[in-house]
Amino acid sequence: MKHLHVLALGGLVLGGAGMACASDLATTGYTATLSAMNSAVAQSEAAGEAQFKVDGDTLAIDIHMRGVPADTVHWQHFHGFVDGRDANCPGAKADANGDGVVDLIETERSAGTTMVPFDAKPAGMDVAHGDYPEADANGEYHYTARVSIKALEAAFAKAFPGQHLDFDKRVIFIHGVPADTRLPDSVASLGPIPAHTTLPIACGKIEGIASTDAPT
Ligand SMILES: [Cu+2]
Repeated sequence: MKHLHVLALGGLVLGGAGMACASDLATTGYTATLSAMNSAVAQSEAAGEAQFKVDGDTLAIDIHMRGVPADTVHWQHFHGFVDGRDANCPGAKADANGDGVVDLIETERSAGTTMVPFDAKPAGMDVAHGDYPEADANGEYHYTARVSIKALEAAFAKAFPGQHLDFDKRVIFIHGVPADTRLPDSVASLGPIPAHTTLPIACGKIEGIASTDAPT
């Protein structure tokens, strides 16, 4: 029940300042530490951090990745469940067909479905046509975006009726290996999207941070 813990802590801190607030935004943001997935087939040891800072109606998103496949576009999203369940990063056991790769479809059991894209326009919620970041020649990129929380919530509720953003129930995935990467034929993807585009290469669980822990 991490959610309750974070809310309690946020309420306590803000309460001390005479600003008790029972909403989700009692926290000042969220963070995730990303670890590599499928590093053998991706030939990369991806690692990074994501920060989501809440300031009024503005959500400032900051994702910094290192060790990812170089000169490659990396799709990135938060994934989660539409039934209130907590999403978790899949372990090696998620490789249901035993082909040595945890593909996008095999992540669904522990992490749910693709939800919000971290592209040029997150509130556009256009997962398949987004403008996603590209790693430099050293396998590094730094993505930042500022989004209206109201606009993002509205777009999210339209795509997932009755659901809220609920950041602390989500995980972030980074996807993508070069188009010439040799993948087993059994590696599945979403519809017509090539498997090299959706192959997960890193995952991190999003967690709330209380105001006293917020980076400045
Ligand atoms: Cu994704």
